Amino acid sequence: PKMIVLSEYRLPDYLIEETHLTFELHESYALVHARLVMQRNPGLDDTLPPLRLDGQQLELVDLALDGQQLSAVEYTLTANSLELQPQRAAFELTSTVRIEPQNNTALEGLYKSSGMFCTQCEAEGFRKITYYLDRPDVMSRFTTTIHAEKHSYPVLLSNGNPVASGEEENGRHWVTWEDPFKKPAYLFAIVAGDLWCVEDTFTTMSGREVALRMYVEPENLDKCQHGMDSLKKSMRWDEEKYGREYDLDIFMIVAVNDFNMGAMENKGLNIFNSSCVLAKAETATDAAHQRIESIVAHEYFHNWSGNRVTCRDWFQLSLKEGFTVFRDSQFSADMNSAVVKRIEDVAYLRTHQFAEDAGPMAHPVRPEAYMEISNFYTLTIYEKGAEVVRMLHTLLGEELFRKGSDLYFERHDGQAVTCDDFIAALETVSGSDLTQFKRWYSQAGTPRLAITDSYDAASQTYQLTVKQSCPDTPGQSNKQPFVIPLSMALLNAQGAAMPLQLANESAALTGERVLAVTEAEQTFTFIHVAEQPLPSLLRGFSAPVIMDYDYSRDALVFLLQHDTDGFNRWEAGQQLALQVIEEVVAQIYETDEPMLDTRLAEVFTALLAQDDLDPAMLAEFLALPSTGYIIEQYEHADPLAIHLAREYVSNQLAFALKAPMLERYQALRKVSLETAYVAQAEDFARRRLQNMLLAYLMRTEDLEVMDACLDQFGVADNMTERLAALACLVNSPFVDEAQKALESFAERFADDPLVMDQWFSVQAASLLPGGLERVQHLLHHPDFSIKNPNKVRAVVGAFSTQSTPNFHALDGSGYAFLADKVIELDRLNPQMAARMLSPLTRWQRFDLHQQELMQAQLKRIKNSGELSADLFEVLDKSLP
Ligand code: HT7
Ligand code: ZN
Repeated sequence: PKMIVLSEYRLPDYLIEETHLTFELHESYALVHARLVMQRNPGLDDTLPPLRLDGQQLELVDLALDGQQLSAVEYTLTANSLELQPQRAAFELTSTVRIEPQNNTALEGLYKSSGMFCTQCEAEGFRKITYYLDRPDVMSRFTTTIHAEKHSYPVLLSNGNPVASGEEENGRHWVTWEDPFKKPAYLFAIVAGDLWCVEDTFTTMSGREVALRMYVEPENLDKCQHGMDSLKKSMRWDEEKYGREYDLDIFMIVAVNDFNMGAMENKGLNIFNSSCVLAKAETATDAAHQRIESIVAHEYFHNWSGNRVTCRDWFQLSLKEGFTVFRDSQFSADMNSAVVKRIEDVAYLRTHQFAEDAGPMAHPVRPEAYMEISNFYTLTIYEKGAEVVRMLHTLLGEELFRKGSDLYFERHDGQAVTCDDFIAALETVSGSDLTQFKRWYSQAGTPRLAITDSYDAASQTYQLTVKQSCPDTPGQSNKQPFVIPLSMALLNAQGAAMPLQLANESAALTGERVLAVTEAEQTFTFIHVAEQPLPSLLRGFSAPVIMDYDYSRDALVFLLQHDTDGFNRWEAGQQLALQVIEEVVAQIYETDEPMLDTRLAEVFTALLAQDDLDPAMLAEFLALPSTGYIIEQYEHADPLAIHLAREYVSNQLAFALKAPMLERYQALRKVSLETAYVAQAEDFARRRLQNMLLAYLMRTEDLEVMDACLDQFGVADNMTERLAALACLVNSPFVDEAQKALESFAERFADDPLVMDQWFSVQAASLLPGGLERVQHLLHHPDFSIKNPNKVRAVVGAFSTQSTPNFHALDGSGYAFLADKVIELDRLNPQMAARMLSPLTRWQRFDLHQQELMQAQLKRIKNSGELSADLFEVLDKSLP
C-alpha cells in the first residue's frame, strides 16, 4: 500500500456539481446508477487532464460520457480506479455498477445489518458504492432514488427531504430524496428496512419546525426516548452556546446493529450503532445513558462542525473531530457535573491517548502521512484534538472563542477547509498570533512539564520554574516548545487561594490565573506572597501534558481535602494512590504483606465522613487509578505485579473502611430502592457511589455483603445496579452464586443483543484466573458472532483491555488468542482487525519477557498470509 502525504495535496482536477443516484436493491445484488454532472475545476487551467475516479469492489455494467456509451478501450479500470479522457470542460458521466451488499462484512460502503440495508461512507466507503471523486473537497448536490421490495423494506431513506415516491407492479416501491446542501460523498447515506419510527418536533430559534424521527426495529421502540431527549437538548444547546440553528426540515436517526464505530453524522440522516442510541433503565446502564447523550450531541453538532464546514482532506480530520469532541464535552459538562466530566475525560485521555502518543502509532493531531485513513480515527485526532481546541478556548476566553467560532462558520460555510483556517478565524478575532500554538497540530508526543519552586520569606517572593520537553516520536525529533496554558493558584495554610501578582504587574488577581508557558524553560516570579504557598498546578488539566512537581504525600492529602479546584482535588488523590500502589508493586514479589502507607485509608475515611461532599465527587475520589493508567507510569511495566498491587491496595482499603462503607452503601441503596430510575446527574452520582462501595465491600468476602449484592442483583429495576452487582459476583470467589446470576441474567435478557453484549463483556473482563478458557467458551455461545463488531468488542476487546492478568499471562496465551482473532477478523472486517490489534502494539511499555511474547505474535500475524492495508499499516509501524 502507498503512503498518502499531506504535502502532495492538490486541488481536484474536476468537480461534481450534481450527483444523481438510483439504487435498485435486491437480496443477492444491488445496482447503482449514477449520473454525475461534472466540470473541469474552474480554479485550474483549461487543459483537460484524464479523469480518475475512485472505485473499489465494483462490477462495471455500463459507462457513458454525455450520453455516448464508452467501449472498453475508452477507459481504464484498475482495482481502485476508473480512468477516462473527458472531451469537454463540462460533461455528464453516467455509470451502472453491480455490488453485493449482503456479502459486505467490512461494513464500509453499502451493507446489510439485521436484514436492513445501510451505508457507512466515511472515510472512503463511497467508492465501494459507485465510481466517484471520493474526497471531501469535492462537494456536490445529491438526488437519490431507492427502489426496493416493499414488504421487507417499507422504509427508504436518504439525505435531505423526500420529494417523490411511487409503487411498482412487482411488489416494489421507490422514494426520491433531495439534499439541498452540497456535501462530500462521505456524508452520503441510504437506509432501507422494516423500521418503525418514533417522532417528535423541534422548533428552532428562528421559529422553524423540524421533524425529528428515530428509526429502529420494532422491538426497540421503547428505547428511543432518551436518545430523542438528548437530541432536543443538543439542538437547543447548539443554538444557545454557538448560535447554530438546524438547517433541514427533517432530522433522522437510524439505529443499526452492525457498525464499526459509534455513529455517523450523514447529512440529515445520522446512522448509529444501536448501542450508542438505544437505552431504557432496565437494559442500559447510567454510563450508557451518558454516552448516548454525548454521542447524539456529537453527531448533531457535526451538522455545523463537519458538514456545513467540512475538511479539505483527511489530514484535517481533527478540524471536525477535535472541535466536535470539544463541543460535545462542553455540552455534557453543562448537562451534568462539569468537574466529573472533566475527570472522566482526563482519565480516559491519560490512559489511552497518552499511550498512543508514546507508542509506534504516535502521530500529530494533523498527521503528515498515512496508508489507510481508517487507522487515523484515533484518540489523538479526537481526544487530543479536543484538548487543543480547549486550550485555544482557555487562552482566548469564552467570549473571543465564540466570536472566533462565529467567524469560522461564517467565512467557511459550504467550504472544505483546513485546521489553519480555523486558527486564522481565532487569530482575526483575538488579534493574537497563534503561529507557535500551531505546533500542537504538527508535533506528536505528550509534552512534559517539570516544575520546581522556591519561596523567599524575606522578600515575600515566590518563584515557579517551568521546563518543558517533548519526547521523540516516530519520524520526529527535537521538538520545539509548545504554548502551554498553565492554570494555577497558590493556596495558603487554610487552603484558601492567595492573591496572584507577577513581578511586572501593578495589581494582584485573586483566585486562579493562566500562565502562558512558551519557552523551553521559564520562571514566573510572584510578589507580595505573604506565606509559603502550596501551588495548585495545571488546574482543570489546562493542557494535555504530563506534569512533574514533587509534592510531598502530606501535601497531596491536603490538596485532596482542600484544593479549591475540584479536578485538582481528584488529581491529588490519584497521585497519592499511585504512589502507594507503586510502593506495593516494588514489594509484591517479596512479601505477602506489603507495607501500605496509612494516609490513603485515613483520608478516604475522612472523605466518607464528610456529609456535605457531593456523592459524585466522593465516588471519583474513591476510585483508584486504573491498571492501564498505572502501567503508563512505568517505562517498562510488569502488568501482573501492577494488577496484584492494585488488588492488594483495594482489598486493604476495603477491610480498613468496611464499617463506614457499609453504612453508606446501605443508605444509598435504600434511596435507590425507594425512587424510580431517572437518567439525571444526581441519580447517576448516587448509583455510582453505591456501586463503587459495593465493589469495595465485596472484597471483604463477607456473607452479609454477598447477600446485599445478590439482593441488588435480583431486585434492581435498572441495569446500572444489576450489572454492577453481577460484575462484583463474577469477580468474587462466590463462584456458584456468580454462575447462577449469569444464567438468570442470560435467560432474562436472551432476546436483547445489547444486554447480552454486557453479559459477554462482564465475563470477558473478569480478573479471576481462567480467563482464556472463559473467552474461548464465550466465542462458542450461539449469540456470539465474529461479524458483529459489538460482540467482538464485548469479548475480544474486553478481554484484551480489561482482563489484565489473563491477557498478560506469562505463557503468552492471552497474546496468542488476540493474534488468532485479529487474523480471523482481517478476512472479514479489516478496520476492526486493525483496531483490535492495538493492545499488542504497545509492547515497548512492558517488561522484556512480555515484549518478546507480544512481538512474536505481531510477527506471526504479519506472516499469516495476505493482509488488509489497514492491518498491514499498523503491523508495519509496530514491529521493530
Ligand atoms: N465521523 C464519524 C466517523 C466514522 C467512521 C470512520 C471510519 C470508519 C467507520 C466510521 N463510522 C463513523 C464518527 C464521528 O466521529 O462522529
Ligand atoms: Zn465525530
